[in-house]
Amino acid sequence: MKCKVCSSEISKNMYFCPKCGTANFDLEIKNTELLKSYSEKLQTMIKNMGNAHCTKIAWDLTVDKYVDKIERLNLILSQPEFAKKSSEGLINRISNFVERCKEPEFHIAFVGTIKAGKSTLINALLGRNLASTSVTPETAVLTKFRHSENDYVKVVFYTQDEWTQLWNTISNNADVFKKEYSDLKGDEEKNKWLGHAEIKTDVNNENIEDEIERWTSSKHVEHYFVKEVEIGLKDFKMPSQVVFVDTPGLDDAVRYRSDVTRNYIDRANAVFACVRSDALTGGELNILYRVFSNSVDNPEKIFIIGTQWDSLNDPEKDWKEQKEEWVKYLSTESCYRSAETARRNIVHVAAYLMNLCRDYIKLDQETKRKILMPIAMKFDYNPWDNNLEEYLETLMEKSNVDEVSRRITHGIVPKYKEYLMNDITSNYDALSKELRSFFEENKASNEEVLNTSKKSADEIRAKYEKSKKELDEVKAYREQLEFALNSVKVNTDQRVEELCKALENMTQKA
Ligand SMILES: Nc1nc2c(ncn2[C@@H]2O[C@H](COP(=O)(O)OP(=O)(O)OP(=O)(O)O)[C@@H](O)[C@H]2O)c(=O)[nH]1
Ligand SMILES: [Mg+2]
Repeated sequence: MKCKVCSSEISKNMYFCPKCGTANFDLEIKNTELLKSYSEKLQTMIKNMGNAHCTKIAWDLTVDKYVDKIERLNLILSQPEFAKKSSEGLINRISNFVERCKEPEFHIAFVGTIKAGKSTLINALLGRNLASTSVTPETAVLTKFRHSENDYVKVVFYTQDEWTQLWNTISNNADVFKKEYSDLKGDEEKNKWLGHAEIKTDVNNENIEDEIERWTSSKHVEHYFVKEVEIGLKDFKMPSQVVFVDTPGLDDAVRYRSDVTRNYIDRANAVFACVRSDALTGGELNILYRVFSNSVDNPEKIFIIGTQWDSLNDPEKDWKEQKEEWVKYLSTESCYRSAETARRNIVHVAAYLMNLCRDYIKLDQETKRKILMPIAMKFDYNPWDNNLEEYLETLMEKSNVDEVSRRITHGIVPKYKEYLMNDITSNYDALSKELRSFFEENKASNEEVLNTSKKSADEIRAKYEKSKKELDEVKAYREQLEFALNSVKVNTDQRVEELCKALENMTQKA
């Protein structure tokens, strides 16, 4: 049959025309008022949806369609009927999805436990020490590196609300955190930075390191209040959409900060999971399993980096054994699915060694002698036969940083657009599924209301009278039962009294 207003094809048992929202009065619905009011709401909603401003995605037509659909559904979700029932999580996921589609960035995340060597590896890949590193917990915020025409540092601060949440998740044994916070007089600076507008500073080669350190290093009080830092670099030799992200350790003393990383893993498009090459602990395995569970479609985008390779006693020999052990755990169906892929994607690295060699001219004699030389000797350097300076090239090669870099430039970058598209599609599918089941649930409860209104007022009244009669009958039956029970009780009490008296008489006679 056809809708009487817009002539669209509708099926006989539809309450409303899905195109224009007109009510189908041919249905046996007696409560026409209810049907009318639903129809009016639907018509306004359809009109609003038609006029709604939708985000235009210029870079891809398919993604544009995805966003258009999701934004329209979001509009329905914001109607008073649904707003109360829809969860905050779903609304957040929708807005995150739209944001991701607007600015299609491919994020390569460096994650792992604290002090795994994430920042040191990023510095080796960047070719200069920009990410702050330290022997104590250092990276406290997501730090993004990306290509830009001019060098800049952009800082985003926590809101008061976020700070309260963060403060409440400081673990009981975070003594170092608390002491440093109080030594740096955090409380005195707090109000200056919380809720502060984003700061973007243009930098040059001379001041870039200081500017980054000011906002990210644990030596500076400001870093406590920073939520995110983005660093734009002329020299970052990656396509403009590819972003490297340094993250706080997954076992940070402030749970809020490690949660940022944990949630961030779900957003990352490729992950470099850093694990010290001498140890793969249960905790680290759990982290890795989580990383894999978010990339079920394509474990090829996950690399396990055995960091601080030079710390092993005999790096070449010990790593062979370690790696085979890791392959055993990581070739399962839920991870790499084959020993071959696991072997290919587990890569060792000695990033600190690379950075020392790169900055050799700037090193003092003590660092050269006490730090660099002992490491070099693990890699066949003989101080009596070779000159350390001449051996630097060999050491840099052995550090394996070039291999990690090659995995990015040859393994990921050529396919990043395809990967990005796949990620957006699977995100869209998951979101659509969630929205569909949300609306199905709502449809069921609304249908119940409409089904009731199919019956005439007389029918409903008759049903009510019948139920009332039944209830009265039950009440009367209950009264009868109570009366019977009471008389049984009175009779029994009387009988017991008589028996007691008889017994008393008998004992007196005896
Ligand atoms: N010998 C050696 N030391 C390393 C290597 N990589 C990192 N380190 C040292 O390990 C410590 C921690 O390194 P970071 O790069 O700060 O580690 P991180 O994972 O970024 O640490 P957080 O940001 O605090 O989670 C520093 O003292 C580094 O010098 C390496 O390849 N070899
Ligand atoms: Mg770090």
